[in-house]
Amino acid sequence: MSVVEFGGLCRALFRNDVGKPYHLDARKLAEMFSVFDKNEDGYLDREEFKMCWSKWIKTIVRPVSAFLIVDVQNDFINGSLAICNFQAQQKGEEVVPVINEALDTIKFDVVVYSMDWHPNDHLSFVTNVLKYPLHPTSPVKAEEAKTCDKVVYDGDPIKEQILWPPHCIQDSWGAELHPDLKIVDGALWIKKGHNPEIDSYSAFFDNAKISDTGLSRQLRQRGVTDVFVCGIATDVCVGATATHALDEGFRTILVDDACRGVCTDEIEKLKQNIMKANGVVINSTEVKSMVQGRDRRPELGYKLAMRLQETSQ
Ligand code: VGL
Ligand code: ZN
Repeated sequence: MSVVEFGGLCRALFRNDVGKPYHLDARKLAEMFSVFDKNEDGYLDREEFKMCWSKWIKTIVRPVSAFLIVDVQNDFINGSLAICNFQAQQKGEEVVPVINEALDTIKFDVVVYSMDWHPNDHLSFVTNVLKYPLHPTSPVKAEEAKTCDKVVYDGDPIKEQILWPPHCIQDSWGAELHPDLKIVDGALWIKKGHNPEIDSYSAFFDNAKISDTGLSRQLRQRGVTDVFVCGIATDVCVGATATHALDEGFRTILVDDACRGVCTDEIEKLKQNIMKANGVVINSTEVKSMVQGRDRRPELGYKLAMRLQETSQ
């Protein structure tokens, strides 16, 4: 198969649910071709095409999907860290019907619920700032620190930390999932933020990327290729989870209308960063056809090709 034929294949592959081809960037096409053209002879021979088929085309047409529902917990909706009281003034409860509708109508291969799950003495709580030593570079001193301030805790490594009201305390009402959120059988559950001395926004790793929740391994064991992320808060835990999903090599999709966040500018930055890393930001109405492999995005094809490049070296 020549570069030109590969281009034709990509035009057939990357189409939306009504068969309309997506625009393909010529430079990215050439880059993807070179991932499969191992011997660089400008042609995909039998072996090279076999690998292109099994590692790339198959995933594009038959993705294995996980739906990650991040921290849809009472405290973030109408409890101590209710996001409606923060700058963006978004209503956390609005994610619930959108997520429930997706769970009711779309057959995800894997569903994951994550929960923020803190001990009483967690260092992210503004009430605990005097309990842990700050590093001299901390922009705010312990005595004057208030909610939403950023401090730097001492330690190895030193840790930047935004201070929050106490929230999602283990086994409290605030840590429970919203009572109307649909719970499906066979889901995976990730609790994070147990360690009092480090925060864990992401469902994959803590904020210093030292401890691993095992989510990546569990998704890989199930053959997951595509991760759809939603929940609360867009610019905090949802964003950190989506960012780590991309780092881990998953094709990553943010379901925008199934997320609510804290700060308008940060929400916008997060979406830009996801797109820069070859993730996509979509609406919940677009999820089903992507899960079914009828809407096939070039960004995700490119992301997978780049991942194959990294892992084959
Ligand atoms: C979160 C602030 C503090 C979140 C967790 O789930 O987005 N935000 N802890
Ligand atoms: Zn937290």
